Amino acid sequence: MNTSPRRTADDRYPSRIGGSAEISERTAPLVWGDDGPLSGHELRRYERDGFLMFSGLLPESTVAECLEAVSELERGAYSNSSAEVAEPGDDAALRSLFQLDRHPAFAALMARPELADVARQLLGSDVTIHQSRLNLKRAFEGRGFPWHSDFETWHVEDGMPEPRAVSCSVALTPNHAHNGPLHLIAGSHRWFVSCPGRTPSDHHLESLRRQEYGVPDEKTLTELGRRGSLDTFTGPAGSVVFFECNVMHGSGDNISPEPRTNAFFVYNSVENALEAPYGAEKPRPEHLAARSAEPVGRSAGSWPS
Ligand code: 6CS
Ligand code: FE
Repeated sequence: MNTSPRRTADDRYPSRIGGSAEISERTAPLVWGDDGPLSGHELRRYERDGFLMFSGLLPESTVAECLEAVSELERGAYSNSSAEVAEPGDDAALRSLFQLDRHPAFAALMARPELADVARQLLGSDVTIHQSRLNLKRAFEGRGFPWHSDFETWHVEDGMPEPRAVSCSVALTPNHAHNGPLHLIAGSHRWFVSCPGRTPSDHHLESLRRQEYGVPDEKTLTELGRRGSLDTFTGPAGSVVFFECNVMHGSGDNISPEPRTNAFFVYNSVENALEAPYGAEKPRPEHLAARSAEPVGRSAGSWPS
């Protein structure tokens, strides 16, 4: 059964309302705060491109602890089977695993100043974790993600009112050109793309394996590519990309013999609390869209110089 949007008239980001794809100019700020570890130059780059990449930002010891945590989670420690998603067409291959704060190593990682202070600066407020996940992209069998804006899904399905969130992908293995790295369209965060179709019931059961709704058509993507430019996140383990929640991004399959294991955290402003979904009949579960998250604590550490 398809659902109708809750209220199109006062929705600033209508999408999946049964029309065709449409590009509209963003009016919301791109950077919401000023004080923090990022320099003025970095803030201007984030405003221009919608993302910032840092090669080898996190220490090797942190990466090692997190990889150990990945093995523990894969072995079923801290198990939460409803927060695990298999690859399309292969129920036995783990694609994603959500709610990483169930493991202490990841709970500590999300609160590290190298990540959380940047999020607080970009969003101009305290932050909560909207969603956290591992994307495993195993050697040979890891499948890609089609082009999409995360904010489009979080607005339509989770009731996120404004694009005032930042995603952070942490490379736990090297991310190379050949193991299914993240591609981003620089500048695409300046446009909101309204997507065709309507959200089916319980869309997340399908979309996390293979997303079909909330995916722009090729004509729209071609236009965004013309207005901006394509870039790819690569770097050694410990590298980090921060990307604005409305950046158009996607990735290809990993057909290489090397895994691409990334942890992914979404920081949302405490001033952007989730409402009822704008285009789905009921909210998604807590492990996909945290409604009861506490603000991320401030730790004593500092941004590495
Ligand atoms: O559903 C989510 O929250 C995220 N996952 C997918 C596959 N698409 C939208 C968003 O990035
Ligand atoms: Fe995404």
